[in-house]
Amino acid sequence: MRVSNGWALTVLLFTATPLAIAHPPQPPQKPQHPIIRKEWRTLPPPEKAAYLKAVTCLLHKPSLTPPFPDTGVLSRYDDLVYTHIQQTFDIHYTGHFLAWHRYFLAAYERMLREECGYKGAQPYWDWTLDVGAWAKAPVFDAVHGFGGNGAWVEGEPGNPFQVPGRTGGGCVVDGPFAGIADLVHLGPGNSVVYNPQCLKRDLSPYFAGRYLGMNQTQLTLAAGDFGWFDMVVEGGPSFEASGIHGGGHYGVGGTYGQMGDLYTSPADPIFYLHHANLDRVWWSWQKMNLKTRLTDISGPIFLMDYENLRGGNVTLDFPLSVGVSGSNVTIGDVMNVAGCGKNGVLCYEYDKVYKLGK
Ligand SMILES: [Cu+2]
Repeated sequence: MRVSNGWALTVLLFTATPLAIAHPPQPPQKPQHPIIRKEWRTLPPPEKAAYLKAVTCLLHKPSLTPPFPDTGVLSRYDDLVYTHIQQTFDIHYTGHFLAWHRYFLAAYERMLREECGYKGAQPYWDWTLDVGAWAKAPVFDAVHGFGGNGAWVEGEPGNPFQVPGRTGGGCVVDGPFAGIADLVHLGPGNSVVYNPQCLKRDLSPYFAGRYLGMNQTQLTLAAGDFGWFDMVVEGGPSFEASGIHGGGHYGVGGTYGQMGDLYTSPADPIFYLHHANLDRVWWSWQKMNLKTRLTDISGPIFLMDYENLRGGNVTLDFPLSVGVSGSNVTIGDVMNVAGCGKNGVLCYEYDKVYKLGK
């Protein structure tokens, strides 16, 4: 792209009259309107199919990450999983957790649209609607969703990392990602060597019910300032201290699924619908007092450094990187989801936001 533009410019410089050089033709300014993110279950079946097709396209597009020996970074999809693994300890339990994941999601949405022809916006998953019948959530549908639970795998006795109420643990058995032995190339944990694996889930209806209900969501929305809001979203590292963030990860991934893996979780395409809803919770919270909350940011630069013993708090000029999948921006650039080039780099909206007390 850059090469052909360069050629076009060179040709223009050698052939145009001096007057044309002094006043180069400007491309018409396209008005930018935010694209609208909607809940998965409200999308008509053809839109669901188009989204899943675009995800599969990213799984097959060659990666842009420079190759290194034994690498498991094969696809454009892997580029993002790799970026998440690399930065895991820099982007969780920090003040920029929500901002970084907001930008990461926008990069994925742009890749689906610009590299895979998807016309819609990134859908979200409002899990508060599914806590009563977790395994029947529309996102887990075998035809119009991402497939459901993994086959039951007995937990090893003595493994302390047993998610309470887990019900699966093996390969996902239905849906568009079932039966593919090398769908996931990276992990588990922070490993980035090529390791072909199936997509695994280990649903915990109990965990989802406890941490993803409207009560927990309302508790989150009631936070008075950003620092507190972020701590309620993220919770603590133990299962009992989970917030809505951990609720979705362990409610879907349990002990053995990719969603339960702090590093490799974006390997499950449901990751992006869960995080879109977390982003929607943040945007709902911001919209309750937008004037103040478009600039309200705090929380530690370093992992769990809530006492600021290792460093200070993040500020609006703190940098965010998504590796090869987007240019570097700052937290301030992503505070407004509908900035549309005027007040930031993002340009989307949600069809619905949460309201306090409802
Ligand atoms: Cu993450």
